[in-house]
Amino acid sequence: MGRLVVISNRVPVPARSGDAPAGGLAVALNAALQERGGIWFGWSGKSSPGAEPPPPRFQQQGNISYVLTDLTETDVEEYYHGFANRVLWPICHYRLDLAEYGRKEMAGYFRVNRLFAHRLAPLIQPDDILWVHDYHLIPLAFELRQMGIKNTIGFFLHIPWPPSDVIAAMPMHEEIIRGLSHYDLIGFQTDYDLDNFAGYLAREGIARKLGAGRFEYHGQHFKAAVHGIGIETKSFAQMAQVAISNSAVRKARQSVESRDLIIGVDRLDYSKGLTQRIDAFERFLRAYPGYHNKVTYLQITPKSRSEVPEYETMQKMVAEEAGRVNGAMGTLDWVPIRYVNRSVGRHILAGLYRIARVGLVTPLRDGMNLVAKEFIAAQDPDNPGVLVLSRFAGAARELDGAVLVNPYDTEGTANAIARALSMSLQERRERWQNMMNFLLHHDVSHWCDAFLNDLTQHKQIQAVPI
Ligand code: ADQ
Repeated sequence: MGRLVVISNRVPVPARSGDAPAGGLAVALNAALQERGGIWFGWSGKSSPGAEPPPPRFQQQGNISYVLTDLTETDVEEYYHGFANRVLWPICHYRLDLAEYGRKEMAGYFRVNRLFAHRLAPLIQPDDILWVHDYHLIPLAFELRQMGIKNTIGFFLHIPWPPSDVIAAMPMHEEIIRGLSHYDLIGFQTDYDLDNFAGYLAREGIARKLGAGRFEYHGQHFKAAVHGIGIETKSFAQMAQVAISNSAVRKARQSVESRDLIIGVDRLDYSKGLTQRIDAFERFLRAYPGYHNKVTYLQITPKSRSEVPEYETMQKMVAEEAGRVNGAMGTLDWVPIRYVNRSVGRHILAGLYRIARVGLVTPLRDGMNLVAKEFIAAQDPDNPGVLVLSRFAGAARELDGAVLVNPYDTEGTANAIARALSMSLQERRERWQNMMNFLLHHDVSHWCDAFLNDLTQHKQIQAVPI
């Protein structure tokens, strides 16, 4: 078995050897890397003023070599804030209206991918397996192939893939898709994303379908498949059970008194549907006055990508909306919405999910949404809460025990909140058990193993002449 080489925009280096990394994805990939030995390569998060960034830094921890490369300020501006977050992110989240195309940014995107390839190629051994993550790095395989790298390379897209008309609105979309054809396996979160991708290839008439998810495009053979990401279900559930005795969680519980807690946890991002969610909550309060002073909605939302103007605008809008609803609906002894702009520790988050009666996860579009899965994993099996989930989150394709909503329909979402709060214990248990069984079987290690097996098997099949 060859080493594993993981490449992602940012690298979650554990602070000290032996420390558990933050999220489920980092846990699973670090475990796979420790087992096989390998490299995790990516941007350090730092930028330098010159024309050429300094050579990468190496940090060895056990079997893993973390390789961090700085970028120049121009690189960060064009590749990261520019093309990745102002073109690919909005386009993949169906927001044509927010995409800001610029040739300079696109050139920067390709330039940084070439730089990554140049810095990575000398570190690669012949039987290494490469696994590239997410939309920042689509052209990386092409750049590596140009340098003579023949290794097996897989790609996983964490965000949605939209229908072909949306993709086709992006200038130079052909070049982006052509970049993808140099991977051996392209993994998507859901069957919708895969169908959209296959639809694009068929519509543009640029690829030949070979069956079993395989395609041929300009002489390249590749496979596209669904591999929905999971979380570290078992350990997250254990963490939640322990966390209810944590003092921060207990204080939070005491401060809402006997009210039912409704929780939302999202990065501040326009894809997460935050203003629509607050509107739906207001509508719920207006339509069901019996719940006044009986519920508290806690929304925990760390700021993200504040350098991108759309995110700054969002920040203002969400804060104003929460303030407006509190002003209109609150009383002397009741603040309906608690809006917190900060990141909280993972164990505290687990405890807060557990004491919540309802999890509100209503993105307008989301690749998967791990919060939905974490909320389910954290519940008390004897008295589980209810997940209200957007049908436009990838997780809705898997979690059929959730109360599904259309987040654009604020009245429907308001009714779903009321339904979740009044659901019988038996129904809550049945719904929760179905979802929990699914999450235990499809956890993040399963995702990691399944993707890597699919990748190596596909490569073996390809090696056999037809
Ligand atoms: P994100 O858009 O970041 O991920 P999500 O899947 O919900 O969205 O993951 C967010 C993670 O950050 C969760 O693990 C959550 O617990 C954590 N988090 C959020 N707010 C937090 C807070 N205030 N404090 C601490 N932790 C917080 C992208 C895609 C998703 C896809 C994932 C993984 O956009 O669709 O599910 O990658 O593939």
